Amino acid sequence: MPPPGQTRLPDWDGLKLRVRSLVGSHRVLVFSKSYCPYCLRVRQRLGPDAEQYFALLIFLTNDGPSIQEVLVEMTNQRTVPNVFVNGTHVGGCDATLQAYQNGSLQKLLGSGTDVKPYDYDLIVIGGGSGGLACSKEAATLGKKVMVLDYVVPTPLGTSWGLGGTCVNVGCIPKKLMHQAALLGQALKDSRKFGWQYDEQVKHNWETMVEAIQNYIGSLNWGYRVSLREKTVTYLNAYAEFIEPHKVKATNRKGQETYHTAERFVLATGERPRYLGIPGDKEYCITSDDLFSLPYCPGKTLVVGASYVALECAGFLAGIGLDVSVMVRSILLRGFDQEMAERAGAHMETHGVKFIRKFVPIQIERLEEGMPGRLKVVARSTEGSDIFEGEYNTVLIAIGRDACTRNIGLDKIGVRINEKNGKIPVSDEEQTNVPYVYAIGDILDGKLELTPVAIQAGRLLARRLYAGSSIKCDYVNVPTTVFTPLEYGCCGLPEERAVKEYGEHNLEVYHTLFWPLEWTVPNRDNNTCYAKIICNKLANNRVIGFHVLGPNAGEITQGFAAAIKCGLTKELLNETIGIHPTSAEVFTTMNVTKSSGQEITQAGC
Ligand code: FAD
Ligand code: NA7
Repeated sequence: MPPPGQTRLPDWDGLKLRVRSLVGSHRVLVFSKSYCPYCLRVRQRLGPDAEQYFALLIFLTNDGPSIQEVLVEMTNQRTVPNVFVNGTHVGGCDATLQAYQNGSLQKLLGSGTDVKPYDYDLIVIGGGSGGLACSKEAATLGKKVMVLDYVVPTPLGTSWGLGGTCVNVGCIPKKLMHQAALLGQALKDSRKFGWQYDEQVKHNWETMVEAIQNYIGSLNWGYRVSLREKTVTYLNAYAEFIEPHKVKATNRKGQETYHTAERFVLATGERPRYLGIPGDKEYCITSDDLFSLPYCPGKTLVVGASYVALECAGFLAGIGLDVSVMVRSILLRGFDQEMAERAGAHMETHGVKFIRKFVPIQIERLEEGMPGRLKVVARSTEGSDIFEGEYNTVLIAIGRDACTRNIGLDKIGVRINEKNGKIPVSDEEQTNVPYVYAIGDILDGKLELTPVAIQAGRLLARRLYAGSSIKCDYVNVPTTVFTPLEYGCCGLPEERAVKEYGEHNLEVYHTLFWPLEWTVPNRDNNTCYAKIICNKLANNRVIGFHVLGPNAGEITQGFAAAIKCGLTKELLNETIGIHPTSAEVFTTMNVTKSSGQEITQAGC
């Protein structure tokens, strides 16, 4: 019962069910608190042999006090540790130690404490954003955890260290290369601000790559150290299921080991897709190769038009390369198309060429070298027109495939979506096989972003091992496309909002703006753009937030928190801006799109 005077929590029955299922699914379960000396005593006294059976439930979560109330109702015991063995309530510290001394605890344990049904409580397959977060959290909660991480080299032989896509071949090197490009622009602007320099300023690819790779190396090392500190066993080996609860791990030398666990979390991420045309795997690179490419790519064709493609094209152009983007249909599918087109138009103004409505059909090598020379033959998507062009490098960025088809899921009956290889899960990230969970990029219909994978992994571990019931919220997740003109967004693209709510129920406020920093160099006026989409039926609640301008990610993050709190247009009007910033436009926007009024800016 909840304490007198307190009302029962709305999910009291659910909580009771959760505690019962925790008790039922653990051989030894100790409800505990991290700082409780008696809990530690029980654990130490039972020794390392019993360690594997322990679910040390630390009351870290919001649910902690409520779980304690459920326990009072179940056991009449308010204190911790509160120990259960094979579903039987043993009691607190003294009762448990006594049961150990008189042998009744061993009897309860059945075949004795030296029987090990599984090697680990949890095996996580994939040491990327999601896998590392989940494994470390589970280990912090007292579980015995193994992480298997292995990078299959690209067709050109590129490989990398621990940490997954984001750290090695994703967010981190991408943002740093974007920064390299922004610095080039800043150098140009600086003359207008009085900086004088005579030297010819040019970019050195090798220096940039070396510096970025050194930084990534330090992150790889940091991940290994933190796994060790948290006593997570790390194996640099490729994992595949061979039977229920059992994986085979194959290391770089081909040596095989076998490992079992009570539960598994799949966090294997995705790898770049290839075109499937002659010459693609032999001569082209993907983002997996680009960030450590030992030579400057030179004149580059980027194939694909989603954010990976546009970001790479953007920073390559920004460091002075001749860059073209081959677009099959539209820019940034899935994003607000008005914003996408504006981001693309800005790139075009700054020298990126777009070859629209063409797809490559053949890549031929004209000359070997670093870089060499390639001939690209492409066909129009609207007719039989053929395009031919010569480039030093062709970067394919046409999407990524989930790494789920070669990990033995068929051996244990985990279902995947055959169309895209992704894994359907419940809202608790559980697959159709109850002891197997999945997180991150491999989830069907979820967002492919690092913070999403991390959040899902952490919350999953807390639900599995700390009695938490908090689920990952996949709604209103903010993101930013780091094109030269950054595009940040949260909530719905305008076209989705119209589809879901109907145009007449929406009010869109928008404005162009000119960041103060750009006025003195006199560049790019009326290219930055801000827009919010409000739901008239819900008090003008902001359901879409879009900004195209410098530091869009920094701007969007704060507004995302406000949107989570139910931001409305009125609240924005009441918010006082910070002057002079770009973000302040959101507090002063008053032109509705439906009014058709002019939004061009004469000054900042
Ligand atoms: P990953 O981080 O991909 O980790 C999976 C790991 O599992 C990998 O190390 C893989 O080698 C390993 N593995 C696979 N199969 C096995 C196996 N059988 N056995 C052992 N190990 C295995 N997200 C953002 O939030 N912001 C960004 O700015 C951003 N930029 C990006 C830029 C690029 C170019 C790319 C490609 C991605 C970007 N992302 C960005 C997406 C982000 O990197 C992913 O969403 C995130 O890494 C997903 O994490 P994950 O844990 O699902 O998988
Ligand atoms: P996306 O978001 O899957 O987009 C793929 C892009 O590549 C998109 O523009 C496609 O055009 C285009 N594409 C797909 N197939 C082809 C072929 N065969 N030829 C030409 N163009 C093609 O991929 P990203 O790589 O940008 O990002 C994937 C995830 O990785 C992302 O969510 C991040 O988490 C990291 P379409 O619009 O379909 O015509």
